[in-house]
Amino acid sequence: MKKDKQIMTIVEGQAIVKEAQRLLTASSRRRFLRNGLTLGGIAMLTGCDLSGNANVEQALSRISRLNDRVQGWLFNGDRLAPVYPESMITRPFPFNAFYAEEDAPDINGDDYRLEVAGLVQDKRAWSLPQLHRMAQVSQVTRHICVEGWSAIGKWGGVPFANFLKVIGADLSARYVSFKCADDYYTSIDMATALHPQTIIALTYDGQTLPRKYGYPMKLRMPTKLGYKNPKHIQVIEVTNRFPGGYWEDQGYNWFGGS
Ligand SMILES: Nc1nc2c(c(=O)[nH]1)N[C@H]1C(S)=C(S)[C@@H](COP(=O)(O)O)O[C@H]1N2
Ligand SMILES: [Mo]
Repeated sequence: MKKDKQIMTIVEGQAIVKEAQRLLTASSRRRFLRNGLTLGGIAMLTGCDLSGNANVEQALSRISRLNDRVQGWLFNGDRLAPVYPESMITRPFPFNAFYAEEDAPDINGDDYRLEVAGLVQDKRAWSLPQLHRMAQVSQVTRHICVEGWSAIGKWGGVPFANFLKVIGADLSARYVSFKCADDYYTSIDMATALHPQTIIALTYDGQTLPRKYGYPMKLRMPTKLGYKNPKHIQVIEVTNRFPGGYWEDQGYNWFGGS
């Protein structure tokens, strides 16, 4: 190998390791992986030859899927995310979506039906009053967005595990996927779906969930990063087929734990 080529490879290599480390920074539980990373290690882990951009992307995407599996193993279904006093609620709570606030979907709650699909016994759609008649809980938790902000908010609604049991979902299925009114979509692992702090949120700060925060309902999970918390949900599907997600399909880590 010529000297120039060697230097370039080293520089590219450092960039690859940096990129891989960036992908792995979301959780301190992954520190052991992050700190131990070398170029050779990445090549070995992924079986990818790291010459050329396509291969780098393939290697990183394999690392991201490996990272999903590690996060899945490490996830403890009983460990609760921190909760905060109401005095610590961030006001105003930030809005975020892949579009501006005024473009948030405007949904008529009277006509709204939540569709249920896939590996469930009862596929009847749900109206909002039906969801409100189930036992309600509330939480004051921190929402962390990968775009560089976090905020504490209060959400109320139905524990998702109760909902899944009521519809006769196959709780041994791998994924639950969400389709939203604004073309957003995402999906989660079953362990997180059943976590006690995962709720179908119908209220924000004691009021009906405002349009910008996901009316008529969103899934709230303090154990997952912001982009995993779908707003304006229209369809919930229980499935064993990997469903991906809007940002996940563009390279965000799928497990997305926080
Ligand atoms: N339907 C839908 N859900 C979504 C998004 C979106 O664009 N559309 N953005 C996600 C991201 S990246 C974040 S940080 C949170 C923001 O939620 P908030 O507006 O309640 O703060 O919503 C998540 N869920
Ligand atoms: Mo986000």
